[in-house]
This record gives sequence, structure tokens and C-alpha cells, in this order.
Amino acid sequence: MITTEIRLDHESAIAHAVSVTRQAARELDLTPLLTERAAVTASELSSNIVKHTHGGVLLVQPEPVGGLELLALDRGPGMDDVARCLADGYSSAGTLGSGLGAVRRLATTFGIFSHPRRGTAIFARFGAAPSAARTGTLRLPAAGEDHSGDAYTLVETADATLVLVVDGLGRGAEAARVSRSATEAFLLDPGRPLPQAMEAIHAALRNTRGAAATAVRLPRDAAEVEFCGVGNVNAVVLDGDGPPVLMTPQPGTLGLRIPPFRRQTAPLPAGATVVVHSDGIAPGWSRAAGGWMFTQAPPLLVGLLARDHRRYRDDATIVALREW
Ligand SMILES: [Mn+2]
Repeated sequence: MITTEIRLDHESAIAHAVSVTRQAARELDLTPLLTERAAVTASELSSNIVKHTHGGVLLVQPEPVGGLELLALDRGPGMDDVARCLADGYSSAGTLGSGLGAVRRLATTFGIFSHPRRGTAIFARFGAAPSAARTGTLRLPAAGEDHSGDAYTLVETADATLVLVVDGLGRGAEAARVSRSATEAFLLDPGRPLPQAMEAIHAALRNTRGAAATAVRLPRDAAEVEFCGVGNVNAVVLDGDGPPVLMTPQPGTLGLRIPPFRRQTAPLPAGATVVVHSDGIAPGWSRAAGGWMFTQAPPLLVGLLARDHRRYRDDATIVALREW
């Protein structure tokens, strides 16, 4: 299942957002109660954007750990006082923040960023158990496409969290098959050293159009992150204090020609966030973005990246992970 984007530029988009949310909840086997809560939330978030901004989007997608996620993004007037908008009794005021207190209660996990000049990003997750806001993901197809040629996988082993983001060459269903083969090859043995995992993906992709991919390993209780990548899937380490650290993939194409893989490392300060993304997000985004973005919770960070740094001609996939 990929991320569905609903453009909220007219009153009629609200009903569409609710129906897409119900459909996604069915596909994800949510309980009737959670489905109802997600539908009400989709309606509240969408009508807030339609009524009080010049347009925005609602993203509807599966959570990697199970459950449904709604992500509302706009560049509207923002809120001066988020805490007040979340308070009970404020919901009748008929402003951008209306209904947010209810949304927070309905969601299993909820988070908001809002600023008078930077607009608003809100995520609401609906699952059987509260999920940590430590992970944020997005998998958006290029404009006009039904399939994404990108894929990601996120896996916990005994001693680490692993992320693989793949960009299958070309577009659409064929590229999607290639990137799925890559994640399957990776998942056969996610615990092996990253260069070996990349070799295995290369072998699995022979006789295909090939792919770019980057694998990242966040060891538990370690002060550095490991990384191995080829092609145009980039990774960045964001530490709230220092400048972003870019990890540059090696040149080549998995399935066609590969370099001798090197495992690279970068320091991982406490509370740092690692972002891995395909080139549907502008590769230089971290130099262009304001520092305020680097400290956002991963679900909000991926949403703000899609809002402000997306290249619509390409599939865009992002995984953001915050160190514990
Ligand atoms: Mn791409």
C-alpha cells in the first residue's frame, strides 16, 4: 500500500478524504471503532484546511508497524498558541485549530507542528497499540502515477534497527517490482553486514532495469550509525545542535554495475534523527531547510519534507528514525 495524497482545495474534497480513509482502514483491517475514529479525524483535519487555509493536503497511509496514519499539511496561517487550540472548549471558535482537542483524543498517537509563518503539520495514528513517534515514513508516487517505483523496509533485529530505501529505475509497476525484489532480498538476512546485504540485492536484481538503494543500520546503544548506499538514495543525520551530516552514496546501479561496497559511519548523538530518502525529495534539502525542521518528530519531519522539498516528477519515499 502506498501513500494516498488528497488535495484539499475545495469543500468537496472533505468527503473524498473521509472515503479514502475508510477504504484504507478496511484494507488495513482496523476495528470498526478505530475506523470510525479515523474517519472523524480525516473529516476534522480536512475541513480545517479547506476552511482556514488556501489549500493543503491530507496523506493517508499504512504505518510500518501496523495501523493507519493521517498526515495533514498546509502552508496556512498556522497557530500562535497550539496548546490553546488543543484545549477543550476551544473547538467552537471556528478557527484553524477547531476540533483539534477531539482529534487528539480520538487518535492512538498524535503530534502537531504549527507556526504563524510556517503553516501546520499534524499526524494522527490509529492502531491497536500506541506506536512510538520515533519513526516517520512516506511513499508517494510521482504526479499522475498509481504505482511507486520506490520501496522501503524497516526492521528491528536483536541489536539494531535497519532501514532500506530503494528507487527502482524507471517508473510505475515494473519499477515497483524491481524495488520489491530488492527489499525481499534484504529481508532474507537483515542481520548481515551492510556491504553483504547490498551484494545480495545486486545479485537479486540481475536481469532487471536495476535500482539505487541505501541501507542504514542504527545499532542500539551505539554512538554511530552505519550506512551503505549506491545511486541516488540519500541519507542525512540531523542533530538538533550541529549542521546536518550528509552520507553520500557510491556511484553505480544495483543489478547492473556496482562498486566495491564500503560501509560508512557517522556520529549519532543522543536524540539525533536519521533521514533516508529517494530523489523525489530534493537531494540538497538539508542545506535549504531552516534548522527548525531538523528537530521535528519523525512523522512531522517526513510530512514537512514532502510539503516543502518534493520533486513531483519523481516518486518520493522517506524514512526518518529518531535515536532513542
Ligand atoms: Mn527516483
